[in-house]
This record gives sequence, structure tokens and C-alpha cells, in this order.
Amino acid sequence: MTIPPYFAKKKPVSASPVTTSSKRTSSVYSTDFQEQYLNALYYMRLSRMLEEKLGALYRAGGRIVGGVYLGKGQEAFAAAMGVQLRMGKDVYGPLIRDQAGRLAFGEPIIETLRTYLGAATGPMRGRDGNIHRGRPREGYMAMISHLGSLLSVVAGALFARRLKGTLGDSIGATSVGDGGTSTGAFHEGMNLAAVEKLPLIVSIANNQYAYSTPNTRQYACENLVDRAKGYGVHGEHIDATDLAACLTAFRGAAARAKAGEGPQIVVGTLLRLAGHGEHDDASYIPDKKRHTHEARDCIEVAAKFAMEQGWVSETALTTQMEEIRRLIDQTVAKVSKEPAPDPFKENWQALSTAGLVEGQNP
Ligand SMILES: Cc1ncc(C[n+]2csc(CCOP(=O)(O)OP(=O)(O)O)c2C)c(N)n1
Ligand SMILES: [Mg+2]
Repeated sequence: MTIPPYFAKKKPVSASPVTTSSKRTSSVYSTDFQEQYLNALYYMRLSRMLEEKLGALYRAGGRIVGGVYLGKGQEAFAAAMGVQLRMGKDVYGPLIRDQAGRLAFGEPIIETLRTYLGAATGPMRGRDGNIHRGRPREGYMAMISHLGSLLSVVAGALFARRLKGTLGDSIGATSVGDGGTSTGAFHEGMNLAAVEKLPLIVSIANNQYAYSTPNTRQYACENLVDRAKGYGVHGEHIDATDLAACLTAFRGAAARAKAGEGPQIVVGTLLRLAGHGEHDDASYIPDKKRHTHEARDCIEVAAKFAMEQGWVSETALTTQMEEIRRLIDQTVAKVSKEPAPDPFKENWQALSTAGLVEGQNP
């Protein structure tokens, strides 16, 4: 199995394609939708298993220095946005729950593992513990903070392209959590993007908690999508546990952004199915919440739907999972043998300096 090349001109499709059943085809969904759906499902499953591995390595101790922050339960929302984006053309600023989106955008799992395991061969040369990784030259922005600051970065990148005359039909995408929407950074970025009518998709993952702060202590409007009206942009609210709904929303948002309709807000309701980080047992989430519709596992829901549509068989999904498991195990073994950074050779440049942006060695 090959790992998708980082600089792929074409969006990498599933490294382990699932065989489409010829028994039934849906008349409601286009072939393109079906292909995106199966790709997104692949990245969701890859993300979940990769994150389970990261959680296990963290708990075992000794291998991962720093925190581990996972996107369990948020994979459909993240992947559905990621599959709309074209590596090398669009700008993407993912947050900590967006591992599935990163993979869908084109990040190979070796880059994730090199970052978490601190390998000098990684995109941050082993100097970032977890999620502040990126490839700015490829339009893949490194996260600054989870609390709204990436919005201005992605908006700024789009604005710069427009001023240089290189924007073309490229779009930008970033996410924010329910808590992140309360920050000044979110407001400033959103307002600038709206005023300049930038082709920016902003996904708001409302997982009902900002660490332990519930929605009731976070905002006073009825639904976060109400904010879209205030900014003068298009907004939509969806069930983020439903991959088909997520894809429909992000496909529409991407098309409208490309058509010059300005920023697009997509609010998804879901529940984080893990702690804020792996150090957190999320005991502040009441048990009854864990049995609500929002607590459904989006991967199980998505796989069931694909099988019902006749797009994939259970056998193909089982084979795919075995391939994913092998890919992860092989990559962990490979990265484990790679060197850590040598403090005497590093010149400790920040991300924005030539060493990382231009890909030069220290
Ligand atoms: C200024 C600041 N305060 C606190 C934190 C710690 N922190 C990081 S993420 C987070 C909660 C974010 O909640 P939300 O935006 O809803 O995103 P979620 O974690 O639910 O995905 C907190 C408190 C921080 N990074 N920066
Ligand atoms: Mg939240």
C-alpha cells in the first residue's frame, strides 16, 4: 500500500479502495457524491484508528511527550470538509479535532506520527508535540491556537492571493469550536472575511463543551448559526453525526465560495466522544448526554448508510480496516527508528522562518 504523496496534484483517493457493490445504486446521490462519501469514510476510519493508536501510546508512557488531543466523534464533520479541498490549491487551517480532515486534505499518517513521536524527519522537525504542524507552502497552515486565531491566518492567506492576483478559484477552510466562537480573534477574522467577501468556509463544531464549559455558559443566541446573519454571510446548521448531511453542506459551501458568494459558515452539532485531551476523563459530561442522538458514533452511522445504499459491502469494510491497521503498525515501527532532533545542530527557527517554509535544512 502506498502512502499518498504529500505534494499530490490530485487529491489522493482511498489508499485501500472499497469495491462498490453493483447490486443497488442510489438515484438520489450522484456518482461524485458517492465517491466523496467513500473517500471521507475511509479517512474517518483511518483517523479513528490512528488516534486510538496515539491514545494507547500516550497511556503506555515514554513515547509521546506532551498532550494528545483527539477528534473522536467529530470525524464526519472534519472529513466532509477535508474532501472538498485540493492540496496545493486551497488553504486549510485545521484544529485539534480535525485529524480526519487533515488526512482527507492529503496529510500522510507518517507526518502525524513523526510529529507525535518527535522525529526530526517530521514537518516540525520533532519540535512540536502534537497538533501545531503544517506545510505553509502547500497551503496547509499550522495551528496557532484552538481558539479562533487561525481564521485570520486563512483569511489573510486568501486576501494576499487576491492582492497578488493568484487567488483563481482557490478557497480556504478552517474550523472553530463552540468555545472558540466567543473570542475576539474569531470575531475579527470572521468580520474581515465577510467584509472582503473572501472564499472561506468556517466550520463550527459545536460539541457542546469548551473543555468543561457547557453551551449554556458559552453563548446566549439560540443556535450558533444565528451569528451568520450578524456577519452578513451564509450559514447552515446540520447534524454533524450524519456524513451525508455533512457532505451535502460542505459541497454546497465550497461551490458558493468558488462562485464568489463570500464566507460560508457551517455549524455542526455533535458530542466529543473523548476527553478534551487524553488526560481528561470528561466526567463533567452527564451520562444522559452520552445516550442522545448527538452522541451517535458518526463512523458507525456512515458505514451503515453506505452499506444500505449498496455502495460498499461489509467484507470490503473489514478488509479496509485490516489494511488500515497494518498501515498504522508499519508506520509506527518505521517512525520509531527515526532520529530525534539534535539540539546541537538545530538553529531553533520558528515555523515562519526560511528553514521550515523554504524546506531548507537547519
Ligand atoms: C487563551 C486560552 N485559554 C485557554 C486555552 C485552553 N483551551 C484550549 S482549547 C479549549 C477549549 C476550546 O473549546 P471549543 O472551542 O469548544 O473547542 P473543543 O475543544 O470543544 O473542540 C481551552 C479552554 C487556550 N488554549 N487558550
Ligand atoms: Mg467545544
